Amino acid sequence: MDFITGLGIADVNYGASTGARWHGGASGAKIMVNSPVDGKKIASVYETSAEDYENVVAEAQKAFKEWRLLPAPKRGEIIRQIGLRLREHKEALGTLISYEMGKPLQEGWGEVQEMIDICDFAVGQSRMLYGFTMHSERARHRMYEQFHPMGIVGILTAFNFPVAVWSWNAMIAAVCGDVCLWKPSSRTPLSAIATQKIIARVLEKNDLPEGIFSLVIGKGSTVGEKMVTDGRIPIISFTGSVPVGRHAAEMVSKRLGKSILELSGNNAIIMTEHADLALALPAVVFGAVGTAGQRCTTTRRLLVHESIYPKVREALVKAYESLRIGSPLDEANHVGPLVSRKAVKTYVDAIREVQQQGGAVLWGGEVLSGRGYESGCYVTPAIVESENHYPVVQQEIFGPLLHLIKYSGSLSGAIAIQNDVRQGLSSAVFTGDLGQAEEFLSPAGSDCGIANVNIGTSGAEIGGAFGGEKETGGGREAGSDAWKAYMRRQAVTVNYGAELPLAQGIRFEIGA
Ligand code: UN1
Repeated sequence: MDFITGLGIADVNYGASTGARWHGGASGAKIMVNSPVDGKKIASVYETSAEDYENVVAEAQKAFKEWRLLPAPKRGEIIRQIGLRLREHKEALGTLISYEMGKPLQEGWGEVQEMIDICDFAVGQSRMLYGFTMHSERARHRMYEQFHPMGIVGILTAFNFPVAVWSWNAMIAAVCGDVCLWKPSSRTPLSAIATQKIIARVLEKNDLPEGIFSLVIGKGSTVGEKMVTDGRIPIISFTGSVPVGRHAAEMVSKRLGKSILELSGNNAIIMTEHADLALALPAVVFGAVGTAGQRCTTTRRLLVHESIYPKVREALVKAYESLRIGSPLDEANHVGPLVSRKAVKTYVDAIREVQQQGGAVLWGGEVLSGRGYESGCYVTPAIVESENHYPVVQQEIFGPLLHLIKYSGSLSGAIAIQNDVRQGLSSAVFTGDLGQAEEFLSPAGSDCGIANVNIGTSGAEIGGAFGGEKETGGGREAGSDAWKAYMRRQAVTVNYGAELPLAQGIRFEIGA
């Protein structure tokens, strides 16, 4: 396939890189990458060995000494060039993402666009690493704060966004003057290798040292564990499940490092009695079945007011009946495969469990077989009439399982149901009533990091700070002032007078 070789992916690939240089192969251990689209083997990758890891980290430490002294707008210029190269490779890289991970082509290309967008954002940010100035209480003193880079940022990403989430972290961290060490999901290492090759050319062309953007492909239990326990990595950004994220955070905080966590979501859309159905329906369906329900922003619960419930239920089932499920490389299809057979098993188990807990399957929940579905990763998305307290509803099931939940009474009751889960990433309300919209956004409203009115829970733009509360982990990435997490803040006081007054008026005199 042209898009694979065109991106520099070979049959067997090295898994550790500091830029243009690739390491490894000595240990011999390899990760096989099979496509969930057709079940075929795409390529294999050597796992990063302990020795490779040491070499890469040493190189990154060296690079940091240089990179941190390059003026921030000059660092921004490198990111600008990376954005340009990503534009050139958008089609091929988006296709590889789609083939390796299984998301529809439109979404694969969208993911690369998300990287391009964060590059543009980071270029601007490189001239806006602002700190406040303060008026000192002491005469002839000046106070301000400045931000400095911290060192190596370790970025551990998940399979569902094989490259975009890395770029939210890496492009911002890079303009901040940090160097980045990336461990992608071992299910999607090829998209990461392709990306590393695209950016390496930019670094080479600009005569920059190796080690500014590094890659270490390997298992979470080996390479991931090394990173979270490594005192040379002051910041760890982790995207993934709550249990693994909790472990990562514990390891990082044990050594008093900083962590940026983007963990599970259990996102709801509330449709009030004032919802515009024509607006809400496509948002719900895209939110629930987009990326086959494998986004952390996926719509997992739909809370519908009883007055419109029968109508919504009927319209939803009709919409699901029209979904085309099949190869994500065929643009006519809406839903591609789940990432692996293991994911299919989790999905099927969840459907069985929700039925045992009292849920009624309205549509879907089957594993597809036959022509085009040979990989065993294709399922029909499910709509289940559920109640919020069911144990399965309280969990993030990474698949297209939508719980339909009826509520009665006022919006505040629906908000209470929405907030009654341990996760707090994304949320949305559909209403034409201004009072209801504002109530949803008020301090007594949604408790999530993302709160939308008349749009769905997924598909956030990079300009906002992305992340969520409660078990979602509290981290923020991408836009707004998320850059501050990648820098250390320094409060500076300069005395330009001839006296040494003390703050708080304290007198301290020593005999001359
Ligand atoms: C994720 O699933 O980890 O808001 C990220 C969205 C995308 C990013 C999702 N922009 O759905």
